[in-house]
Amino acid sequence: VKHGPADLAVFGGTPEFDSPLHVGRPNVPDPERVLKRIAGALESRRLTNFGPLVREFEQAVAEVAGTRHCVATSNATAALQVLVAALGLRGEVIVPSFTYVATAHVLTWAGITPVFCDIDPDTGNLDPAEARRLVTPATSGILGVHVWGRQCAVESLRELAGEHGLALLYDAAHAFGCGYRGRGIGTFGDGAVFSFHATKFVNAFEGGAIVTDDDALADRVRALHFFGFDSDNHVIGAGINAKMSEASGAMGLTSLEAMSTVRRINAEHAERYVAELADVPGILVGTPGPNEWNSHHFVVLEVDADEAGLDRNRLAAALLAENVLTRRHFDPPCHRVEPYRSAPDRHVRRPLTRTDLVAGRIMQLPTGTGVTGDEVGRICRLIRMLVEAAPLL
Ligand code: T4K
Repeated sequence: VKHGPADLAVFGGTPEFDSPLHVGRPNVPDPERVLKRIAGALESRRLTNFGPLVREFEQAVAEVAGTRHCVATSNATAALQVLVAALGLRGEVIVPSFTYVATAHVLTWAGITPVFCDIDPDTGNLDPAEARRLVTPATSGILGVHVWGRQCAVESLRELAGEHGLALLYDAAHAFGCGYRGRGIGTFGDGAVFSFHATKFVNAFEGGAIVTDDDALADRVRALHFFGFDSDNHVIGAGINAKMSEASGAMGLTSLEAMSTVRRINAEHAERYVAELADVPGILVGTPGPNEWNSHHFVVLEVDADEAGLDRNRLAAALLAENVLTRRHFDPPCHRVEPYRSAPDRHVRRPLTRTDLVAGRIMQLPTGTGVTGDEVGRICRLIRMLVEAAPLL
C-alpha cells in the first residue's frame, strides 16, 4: 500500500503491480469450447473457404449488427480494402486523421487520396461541417470511423453524402456490439467494417467483417473478398483473398457467446473508473452519450495538463513505472506519420487543430476480463495520487 508520494515507483518505490496490466489483453472466452470447435473442423477437414463455422459466425454477426448481410474476413484492414473496391471509390475520400493508420493506408493502397478531416473533440469523430468544406469534384466518398464505438454524426453525414452523390462507409473496427437510437451501428452508411482482432471486444484471433443492407453491394463484396469469384464461379472483378479461416470462426463464435458477460464486466470497470476519478482535477473519463449503446471496451482518459498539473505523457510514464501499460491511440494521428506528413498539401487542406489537441490528451486504461475490479480501483488510486504529487513530478 502506498502511503504517500515517496512510495510511488517514479520516486523509487515498489511498483504497484508485480506484472504488467495491459490495454487490449484478449478476452479468452471458453478455451475448451474453442478447441472443440477447432477439433470438429480438423475432423471434417473443412479448414477454410466458407466452412460451417464461418457461415454461422457471419449469421451471428449480422444479427448483432442489425444488417441483412455479413461477409467475414481475415481482418478489418482487408475488409476495408474490399469494401472500398466494391463501392468503386477513387480520387479523394474524406476521412479523419484521428484513427488507426489502417484506415488511411487502405485508401492509399487503392490509389485514393485520403483527405483528412478534423473531429468533434467531444466524440473524437468526424466533424460533418468540416467534411462539407472538404468536398471537391474529385471526392468519391466519406469514410467515417466510429471511434471507441461511439457513433459518428450519422444523420448529418448521410445528408452530406446524399447531396453530393458520395458513398458513405464506416470503419466500425471499435464498434461491434454498439448501437444508436435502437439501431445496430452496422446499419449506418452503405456498408461498415468490424474488427475481430485479438485485442477487440469480440475476437477471432485475427478477423473482420463487412456488413451491409444492400443486396447488390453484398454480392460484390462477397466476390471481391474471394479473388472476384461470384456465386456462379465467374470472376467479376479484381478481387483479393480476404477470407476468414475456420479456426478464426471457431474463436469468433465462442467469443460471441461470451459477449454479454464481457460487456457486463466492461461496464462495471467503466463505471468504477468514472466514479472513482470524478473529482480528480484535470482527469476526465469518457462516457457514451444519450441514446448510445456501447460495449465499454475502451476506457478513455483525457488529461487536461493545466488542471491536472501534469500532462498525458508524464502521467503515462508514471503509470508505466507502476506496471500499468496505458495506450495512446491515436497519437500520433495519421497526418503526423508517413506517407502523409511528407505530403501534407495533398492530405491536409485545413489545420487539424482539434485532432492534434485530442491526440495529445488521451490515453486508454486497462479493462476487460484481463483485469479485476480491485485492480481497477488500485489504478484509480494511483492516478489520484499521481495528480496530487504532480508538483513533485
Ligand atoms: N480501424 C481502426 C479504427 C482500428 O483501430 C483498427 C485496428 C483497424 C481499422 C484495423 O483492424 P485489423 O486489421 O487489426 O482487424 C491494436 C491492434 O493491433 C489493432 O487491431 C487495433 N486497431 C489497434 C487500435 O490496436 P496495439 O498496437 O494496441 O496492439 P498490441 O499488439 O500492442 O497489443 C496491445 C496489448 O495487448 C499489449 O500490451 C499486449 C497485449 N496483447 C496483445 C495481443 C495481440 C496480448 O496480451 N495478447 C495478444 O495476442 O494495436
